[in-house]
Amino acid sequence: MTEDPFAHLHDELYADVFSTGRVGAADMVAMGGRRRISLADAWHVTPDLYDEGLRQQWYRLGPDDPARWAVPRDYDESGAEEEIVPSCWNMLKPEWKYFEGSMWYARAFAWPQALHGERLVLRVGAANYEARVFLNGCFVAAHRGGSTSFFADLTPALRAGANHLMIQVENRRRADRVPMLHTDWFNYGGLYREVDLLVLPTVFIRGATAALVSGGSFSHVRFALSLSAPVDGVAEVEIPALDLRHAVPVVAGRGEAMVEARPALWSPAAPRHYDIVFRFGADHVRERVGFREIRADGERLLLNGHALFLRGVCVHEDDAASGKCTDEADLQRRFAHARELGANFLRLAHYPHHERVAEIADEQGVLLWSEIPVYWAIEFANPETYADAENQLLEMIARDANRASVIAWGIGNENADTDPRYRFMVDLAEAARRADPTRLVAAACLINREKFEIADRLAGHLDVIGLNEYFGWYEGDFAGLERLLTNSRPGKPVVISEVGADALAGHRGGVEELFTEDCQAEIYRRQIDVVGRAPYVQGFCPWLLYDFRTERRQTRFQRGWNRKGLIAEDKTTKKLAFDVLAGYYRALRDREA
Ligand code: GCB
Repeated sequence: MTEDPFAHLHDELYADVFSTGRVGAADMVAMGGRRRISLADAWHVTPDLYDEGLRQQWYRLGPDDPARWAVPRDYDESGAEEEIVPSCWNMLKPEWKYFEGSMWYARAFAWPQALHGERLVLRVGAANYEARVFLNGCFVAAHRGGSTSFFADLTPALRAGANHLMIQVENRRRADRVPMLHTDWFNYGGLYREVDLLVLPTVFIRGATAALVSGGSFSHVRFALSLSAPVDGVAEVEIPALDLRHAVPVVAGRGEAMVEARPALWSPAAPRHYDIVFRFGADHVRERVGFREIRADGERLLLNGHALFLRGVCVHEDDAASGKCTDEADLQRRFAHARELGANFLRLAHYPHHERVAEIADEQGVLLWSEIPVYWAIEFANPETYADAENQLLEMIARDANRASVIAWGIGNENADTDPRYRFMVDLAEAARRADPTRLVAAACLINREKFEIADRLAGHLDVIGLNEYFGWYEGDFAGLERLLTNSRPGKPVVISEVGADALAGHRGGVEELFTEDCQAEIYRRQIDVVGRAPYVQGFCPWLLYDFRTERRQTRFQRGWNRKGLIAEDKTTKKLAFDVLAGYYRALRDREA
């Protein structure tokens, strides 16, 4: 720090020194069965609208008592608010509700034992949007992306004894981010998922996956491992229930093996799992994996070789009381509501949700579409924006690669079909396929209003075309839906990835009266009637399960909420359309049986 106490007043390049040290998908750590030391408790939090923390280097200041200060300060850690992590700061104090800027999180932790070659790694479940980690006054790592987990190696800055950890989390909306300035959801800020410490051996397992080899024979499993260092050796994989034990040669930190095995297949009707252990040197990882094959065949979707119709519903990660911060009870309620609807599929909009979602879906046999927030008009021509989006995609894939429930990676939502967007999305689709050839690549596309057909150029690069159509609501003329579906020859499976209407719970009236439950229910009835007739439509996934917070919506019916939920924001009060959809899904199941 310069000796001039006023230098920060005149320096607008203060953030440049933190542009290095960014962690991403390549720094991830396989988490299956690892012991976590939880940091989910009280942290000191300080809001910082003007980025004084970076300008004045607050991270160099400890929590000393003001009585000991030799010079005045603008940061007073021991006098700061204490709040529980994980949480969204917007939900903690009324005056923080709309705060968009930086929040400093600080806490001490003791690390009595000396490390002998092991690493101490911090795992942050999610921090919206940019995070910078400091340990004992040193800058350790930075991360971009508001909904993916990241890992920062604390070892070089660690001290035996007391340690001082600070994380700056910044949620400013910006044009070059993913998502950008304009979204239809609330911009929560904070360390809103779990924060843990991990002790890892010198060489540890970064990635460990097991998946059924596609091709319809269901007779081979592919195992893949990646390590933290480019070493050679032999790893071992074991599936006790199959009596399978196999040595996997590792060269330069990577190993792969194709092994003959005939596991019982995972499906929504029979969500069967196997415990797998991956071992290398001093490290091991445990995973519970379901084996299944998902593929597109012409206009059909096949799960384990059988035709599949997705009875879905979209869902945001949002809660009236806790924002984007979720817990087990909230997630279990979500799955209970999906079961009550008769759904076998959830679209997790519009960013990766908490990792428990895919674990629960694996256990309960629910199929998932998980996506990154390449939403509306992001800066498609900006290479940095692309790098951010691709990193979020790879982080999402790496985290949930072993979850059988995840059948599709969504790479975007409603992006206008321009040339820069086309190139951007084709690159993303290829990146998704390279990283994970065992799943479908999908995107939610816009309808083409001039041609009245599914004409997005990206469709040629997708395995499943998502179609967001709001006939009956934004598109007043319902006849357009039939025209659109008859005009289109997609040659691939199409999932109606959004459809719906706003209704304020309890507001009743005629079926033509906007914002009534009756109007919403009628739009569902008419949609169901038309959509089911298109032979290539292989899924119906309305928008959405619960009302959610969004500042864009300010009519008397909305007042800061998107009211397209089948259930109100209390997550209890069902609207009429809930039963309409449940009835449709019941009829579909009866037909399948
Ligand atoms: C959409 C968007 C979704 C919005 C929804 C709406 O097409 O994909 O994020 O919330 O419409 O309610 O308008």
